[in-house]
Amino acid sequence: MSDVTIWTLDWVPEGPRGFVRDLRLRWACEEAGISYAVRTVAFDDRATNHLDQQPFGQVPFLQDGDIEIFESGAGVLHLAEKSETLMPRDAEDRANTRQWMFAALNSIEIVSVPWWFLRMSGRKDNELCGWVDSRLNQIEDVLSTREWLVADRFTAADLLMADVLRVADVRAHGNRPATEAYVARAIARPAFRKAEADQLAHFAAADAERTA
Ligand SMILES: N[C@@H](CCC(=O)N[C@@H](CS)C(=O)NCC(=O)O)C(=O)O
Repeated sequence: MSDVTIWTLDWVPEGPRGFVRDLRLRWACEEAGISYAVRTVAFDDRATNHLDQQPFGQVPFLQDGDIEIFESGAGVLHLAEKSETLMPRDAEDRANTRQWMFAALNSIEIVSVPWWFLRMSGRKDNELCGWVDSRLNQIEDVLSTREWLVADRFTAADLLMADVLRVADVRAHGNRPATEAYVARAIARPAFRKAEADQLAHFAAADAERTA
């Protein structure tokens, strides 16, 4: 019996299924062999119903015994530190793993998400195109030189980077073969497949309850 609980929403519309960020925590647990429970807060009152756990009214958040953590990146880091599978033991590799985890969130996702929101709201050629192009080209250059970001093997850095890059519109934006191959390698991993299938099943089951 594990003390780890991943909190997510009880239901979401079709669009975000497979991309709700509890998947990052599920994926980390699956890679690391950490057993976990999944619990939910209500989608309908999400802006206010769990502000004590997540001050922005978002998910996911993680409980591990007495420790409570919000921000998916912080949750993945917490889980990674329990497992050499996700966080190498070597000091330099550890530093590089953390560095690329932050880079995924703070150099790529920082622009890919707002770019995607503008695009979704009908502004296909928006003012963030230049910035997102430049970041995606830069990470393409890096991924052209290596299979995984750190230590010649999959780590928590790849978990976050691949999760940021696997968004369909990001993958379709330009021709970046090294990035495409990297994402394909990451999401072919059994741990990702299981995490994704479980999230999709969770929301599918919620449909039945919502319409009952
Ligand atoms: N930086 C946060 C972002 C969390 C986030 O965007 N969560 C989305 C689901 S993936 C959410 O809760 N959306 C509901 C809302 O904002 O109302 C993290 O990585 O945990």
